[in-house]
Amino acid sequence: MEDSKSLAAWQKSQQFIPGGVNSPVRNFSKVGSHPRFIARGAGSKVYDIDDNEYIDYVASWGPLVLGHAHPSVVEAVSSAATNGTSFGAPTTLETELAETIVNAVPSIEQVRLVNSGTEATMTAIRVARGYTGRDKIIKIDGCYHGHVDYLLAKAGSGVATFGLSDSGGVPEDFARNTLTVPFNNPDAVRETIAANPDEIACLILEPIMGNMGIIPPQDGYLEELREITEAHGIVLIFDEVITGFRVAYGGAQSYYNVTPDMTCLGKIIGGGLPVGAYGGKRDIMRCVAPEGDVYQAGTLSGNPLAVTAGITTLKCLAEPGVYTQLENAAAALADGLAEATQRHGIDAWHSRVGSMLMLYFTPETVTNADGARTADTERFQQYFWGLIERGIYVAPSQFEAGFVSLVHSGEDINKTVQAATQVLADL
Ligand code: KE4
Repeated sequence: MEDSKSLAAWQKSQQFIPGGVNSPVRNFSKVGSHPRFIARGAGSKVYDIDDNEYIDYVASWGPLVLGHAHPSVVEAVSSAATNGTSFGAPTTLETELAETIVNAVPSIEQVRLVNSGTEATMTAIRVARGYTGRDKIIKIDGCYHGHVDYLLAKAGSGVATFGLSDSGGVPEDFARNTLTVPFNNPDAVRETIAANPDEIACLILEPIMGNMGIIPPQDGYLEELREITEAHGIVLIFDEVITGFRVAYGGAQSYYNVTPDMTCLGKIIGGGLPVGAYGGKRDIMRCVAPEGDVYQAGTLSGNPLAVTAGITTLKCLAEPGVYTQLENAAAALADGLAEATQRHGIDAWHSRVGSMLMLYFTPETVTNADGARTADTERFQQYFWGLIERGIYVAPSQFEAGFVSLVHSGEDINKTVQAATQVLADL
C-alpha cells in the first residue's frame, strides 16, 4: 500500500511535535509503524494523503456517530462561522445545547459546557470534593478519564497501550488520594470505603469500559455501586464521554436504568468539534462558581461553532429509529467477526454494547482490565495491519474501542467482515 506521503509527513511532524502527533494514541508505534495522515473524511470513509481509502471505525475516537462531513453539520457550522467564531459572552446556542442535554440525560438537572472530556472529569471531581468536603476518590482500574494528574493511575487508553503504569510528572502526593479498584467487583468498593470511612468524595467510572477495549458492567454491578455510594454519601460520577448519546440517547445510565449523581460528557455532544460537559443534580451543581465556590472557567467554553455542531448532531440522534439502525449495523459486524474467528479457530473474546465493539485475542473471558491485559497484542498488531492493507481502519490498539456510525452501509459491513476473515485466516 502506498504510504510514502504519510511517512514523509510523519518525519516532518516529529521535528515540531512530540512523537509527531498531538495525542499519543494516534501514534502507530505500538503497532510497529508510522501513522496515516488523513486528508479528508466523507461518510463512513477516511482518505489518507496517499489517497488510500479506508472504512473508518475509529470515528475520531467516538464523536462521529453521524459519519464524516455530515451535510447538516457542515452546513450548520459553516453558517455559524459567518456570524463570528467566539465572543466570550453567553449565546442562546449554549442554552439550547444545555437544555437538550438536560432533557436527554436522566441525572443532569444543570450542566456546564467545557472544551474536552478531560476538563469535564477533572471538574466533576473538583465539584464532588467541594460538595462533600472530602478529598479521596475511587477510580476503576483500566478506566480512562482524560489526562488529569490524579486520574492517570492505572488508566486505560494510551496509558495502557504504551504500558505506562501511570504517568511521569505526577507527584506522588497528587495520586495519594486516588484509590483504585477492579471493575465488576462491588466488594472491592465496599472494602475500600470501609478502609477510608467518611473520606471518599466520589467514585468515578465509565459505566461501560471503553478504554480497555469494550467491557460491559455485569448484571447488577451498576445498581450495587449506586446503593453503596448512596449509603455513604459518596458522589457517583458516570464518565459518559464515550457512552453518552452513543449506546442510547440518554447514555449508559438510561440503557441500564441507573442514575448517577453526576455525569461527564464529550465527543458526540460536540459533533467532532471540541465540547465536553459535566452536570448533575442541582444541589451539587450549585457549588460551581459563580453561584458556589468551586471554580471552573474556559475562554472557549460553549464556543458557538462547537456548540452548533453538537446541537445539530443531537438533533439527528433524536430521530426515531436511530439507535435501532446503529444496533443492527454493529450486530451484523460483530456476528461476522465472531463467525470468522470461530471458523479459523482463533481464540478470541468478542465484546459489544450497541455500536461500540472490540475483538480481544485471548481465550479468557474479559470482565475487567486484568482480563483485557491477557490479550495477545502481537496478534492484534498483525490483525490491525491486515485490515489497514485491505482498506479497513480500526484503532491501533487492543485497548481502545471500535465504533459503527449511522452511515456504515451493509456493503461497508460486508467488506469489513470479508477483509477480517481473510486476515484471521492468515493469523
Ligand atoms: P478528551 O480530553 O480526550 O476529550 O476526553 C478524555 C476522556 C474522558 N473520558 C473517557 C471515557 C474517554 O474515553 C476520554 C478520551 N478517550 C480517548 C480514547 N479512548 C481519546 C483519544 C485520545 O486520547 O486521543
